[in-house]
Amino acid sequence: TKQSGLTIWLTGLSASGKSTVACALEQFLLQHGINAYRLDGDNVRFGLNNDLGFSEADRNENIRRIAEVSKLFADSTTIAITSFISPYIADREKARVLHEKAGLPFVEVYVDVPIEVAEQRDPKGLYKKAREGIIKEFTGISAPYEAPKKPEIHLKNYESTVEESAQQIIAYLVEKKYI
Ligand code: GGZ
Repeated sequence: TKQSGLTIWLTGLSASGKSTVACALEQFLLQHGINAYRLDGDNVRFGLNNDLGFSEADRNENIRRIAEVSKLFADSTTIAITSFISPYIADREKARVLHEKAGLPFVEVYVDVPIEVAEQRDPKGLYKKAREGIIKEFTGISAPYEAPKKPEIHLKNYESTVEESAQQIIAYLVEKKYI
């Protein structure tokens, strides 16, 4: 059967593990001959969105553009996997509506870790800088994170391994017959 596209939208705090889960998921799909493409800060914020910072308005625009791009990938029958904090419910809802209007599935995945765990991990030292006021408007410290109320998938990413989290998403895709 012909592959049809969709978007898997990961949302969660910095250091929640979004990118790691996205990578594992992408690898699994590619190894099974399913087209997948990952959108993340490294290939979007440094290119298409290099004019945007972290104010509320810039994050709104960041997410709006990413939603449009992921929709195009999904429309091309690829599985788009986005990993951005995307802290605002309203922005994620707009992304969902954009997909659903185009008849493309939108799978919201909440990569949940308590802020204490994310801050403890602090792989890039950003939480420390946020606490010191060196980085302003840092999500979870000095800017909001609005957790999803009814995500398709809720990953408790502080008690699961990367592989378990990726498998949880894959099981959902199989159950829905998306793959
Ligand atoms: C949050 C910030 C900030 C501020 C820089 N707030 O852990 P990281 O480094 O690699 O991921 C974070 C990334 C967040 O970019 P997004 O495009 O995902 O954000 S949003 O969806 O809210 O638009 C972090 C780094 O950028 N970073 N400053 N102030 N994260």
